[in-house]
Amino acid sequence: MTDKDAPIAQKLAAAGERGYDDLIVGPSDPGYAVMLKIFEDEQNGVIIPASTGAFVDLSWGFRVRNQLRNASGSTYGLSPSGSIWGSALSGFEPISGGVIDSMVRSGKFSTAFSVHQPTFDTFSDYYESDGNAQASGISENGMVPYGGTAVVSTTADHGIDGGDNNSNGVIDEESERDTSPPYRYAIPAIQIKLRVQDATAGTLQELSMVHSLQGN
Ligand SMILES: [Ca+2]
Ligand SMILES: [Ca+2]
Ligand SMILES: [Ca+2]
Repeated sequence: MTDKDAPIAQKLAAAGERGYDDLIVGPSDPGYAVMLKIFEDEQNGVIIPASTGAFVDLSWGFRVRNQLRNASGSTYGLSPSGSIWGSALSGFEPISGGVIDSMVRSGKFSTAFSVHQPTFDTFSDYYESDGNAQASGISENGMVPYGGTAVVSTTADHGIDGGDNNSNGVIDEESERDTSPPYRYAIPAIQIKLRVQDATAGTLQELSMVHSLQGN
């Protein structure tokens, strides 16, 4: 057991020892971003994960990143090339420095309109054959507000036109589609947590339920 003020290298060496006083934090815990920052500062970016696999909130990558942002928008030097917050469900792809493409093409993320709505949606194939070029932007977006007018485009629906529109040698692959579900990945299971606080008694109770979605 190490002193709480011991150097981080000493704490790392003692991680998991008998009678240890360490706490495991995951991407949905408030201390996760702070721990990343400490390791970045004191371990030259070397982060040693205790385990992998956890239930997380959708777009947790953004939440972690935002916790590290200061007023100037900096991430306190935490390398944007790090992969620790990039995953299939993080909604953030630090390798390319941008948002996961499906979040944009689903309309769930837009810097131009300050939209970020990380929701899981099985979506519809209708937009791929509707004659509207959703991929061209909001002016040609077939998903118009009620009462609006959709702009029909002759260059719409590239995902089914039989041509290699992006010249990558593959015809009508996923990246040529006008739209996309916000998350292209199956969710194997969901976890719901209920927390009840009794302020008078000073107690906090938590009930956790897990439901498998595999086979659905
Ligand atoms: Ca379309
Ligand atoms: Ca192609
Ligand atoms: Ca095509």
